[in-house]
Parts: sequence; structure tokens; C-alpha cells
Amino acid sequence: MTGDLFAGVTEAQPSRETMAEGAVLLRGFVLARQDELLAALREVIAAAPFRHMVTPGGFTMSVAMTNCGKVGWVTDRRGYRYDAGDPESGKPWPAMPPVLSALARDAAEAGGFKDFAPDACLINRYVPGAKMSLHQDKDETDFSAPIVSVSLGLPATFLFGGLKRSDKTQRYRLTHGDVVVWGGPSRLFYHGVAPLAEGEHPLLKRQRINLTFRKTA
Ligand code: MD6
Ligand code: FE
Repeated sequence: MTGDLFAGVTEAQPSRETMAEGAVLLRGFVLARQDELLAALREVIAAAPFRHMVTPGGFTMSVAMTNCGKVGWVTDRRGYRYDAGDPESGKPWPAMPPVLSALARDAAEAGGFKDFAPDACLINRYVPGAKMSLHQDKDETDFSAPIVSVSLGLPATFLFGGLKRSDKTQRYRLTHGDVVVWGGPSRLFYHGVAPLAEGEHPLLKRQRINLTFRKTA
């Protein structure tokens, strides 16, 4: 059979894994278009560089962030919110490149959510040691839309819990090219990222980049 004969030669096929009702892990979904995606990301990052934001409680986040889209997620001493402007430059966030919005739309559809039209893409950069504490994504006003999350670069351990902070978490290893589409009954589940392990990725070197696409309003 052709599939078996060339199994080690052809690119890995995307696969699908259900994490919870409404949440699906699409392994390798990005790989076929990673070159265009990385080129577009470089332009966004040149226009709006990564920065370490401060939480309302006064802690500087270990994850560096930037955004593209109509609005971007920001945090400072005043709170968490979506803002049309980059507070560092005073300019609007870079527009969402079509290759990014198309990826988000296609992944959402593969995850069972048709016509996903995100207005924000939060870009997170982790270096070894950086982590994201357990949290809910609840700064949006429209919880009927899913969130599409793309992982690039070094692998991470993703912690996926339930509606209560104290709910037991499951652990998923997210690697370069994986996409999580997540909405419906699990849209408000607690989640986080364990401290990133040391490593060197062939394309992205000593970092993990995560994109989360949201429809905020
Ligand atoms: C990360 N992701 O993977 C952080 N939020 O680096 C998130 O916080 C996240 O992956 C909502 C939905 C999907 C996510
Ligand atoms: Fe989140």
C-alpha cells in the first residue's frame, strides 16, 4: 500500500484528538503552510515588538507578548482588556495578515466551528523557564465563538482543567504545528502552560511562539 510504503517519507498527516466537549487538538495542522505563516509573523513582530506586560497585581509576565488584528489583548496596573492601540507605540496594532486569519478560520472549521472571523490575535513568546499560570479567557464579550490556539517552536506542556480553578488538569504536549480549537462547553475552562523546558528548535531556536485567535466582540 502506497501509504505504508511512503509512511516515513511523506509529511506527517494532521490528526485529531478530542480534549473535552468543544475542544479538539489538531496535530500538525499548520505544517503545510508554515513558511507563509512564519514570514507573516516576522512582519507583525517587526512592527509591534514583543514586550513583557505587567499584571494588575504588579507582576511582570515571564511570557512576552504582542498582537495583531483590530484589537489586541493588553494588561497593566489598570487591568486586562482589549485595545485598538499598541500602548508602546501609540499606533494601531498591525492588521491581521490574511494567511493568519485563513489559518484560524480553516482550523475552526476543522474543529466544528464554521465562519470563525477573529478580530484579535495575541502572540505569546516563551523562552525556557517562562510559564503561564492557570487562567480563564474571559475578557471577550462573545463566548459563542471558539478560540484557536497555534503552537510553534519548542514543545510545551499545556494544562487543561475545568470550569473551577481547583478542577484536576490534564496535560497535553503541544509541539510545532499543533492547533487547539476550543469553544462551546469548554470555552471557559481553566488552562495554563508549565515552565518551558530547555531546547533548540530547528526553525525557531530557543523559543515557543503561541498564537491565540479570538473574536472579542
Ligand atoms: C499558550 N494559551 O498556549 C497559552 N487560551 O501559550 C492560552 O492561554 C490559550 O491556548 C485560550 C485558548 C487556547 C489557548
Ligand atoms: Fe488562555
